Amino acid sequence: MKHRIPLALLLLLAPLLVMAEAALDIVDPWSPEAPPGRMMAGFMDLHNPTDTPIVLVDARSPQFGHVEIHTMIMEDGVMRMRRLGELVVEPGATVTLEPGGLHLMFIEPLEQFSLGDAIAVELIDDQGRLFPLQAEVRPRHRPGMRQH
Ligand SMILES: [Cu+2]
Repeated sequence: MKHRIPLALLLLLAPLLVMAEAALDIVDPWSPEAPPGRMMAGFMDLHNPTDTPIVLVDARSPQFGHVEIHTMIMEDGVMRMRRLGELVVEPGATVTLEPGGLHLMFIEPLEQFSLGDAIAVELIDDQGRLFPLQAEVRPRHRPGMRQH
């Protein structure tokens, strides 16, 4: 006897399968507090649990004029920020955005932020998929962490 899956059930399951495919684990997103009106940075771990690369090409937040993906490079002995056109998270890999390295750059704040506030961000990949996150505003220098 052949098993048949009712069409209605397939239609129900299809959107769930697409969502599972699009999964990107975003771990502990946060942003160091900054004086009002200044750019802010976003840090987090990005883990790709799927078996295909996730290529992030953009990001946005309703609380900022625009958001860019930045990296730090050494140039003439000085660390400088550079905008990345794409950030690839390979299958099974974790990419860490952290002070001194990769980060999100929140540019042109449209409001003021206090400690504990959340910055709403959507990461956007090359297929137009959206990965929402909330970055918590935390003290710039956290107790027990080395200060640079
Ligand atoms: Cu930057």
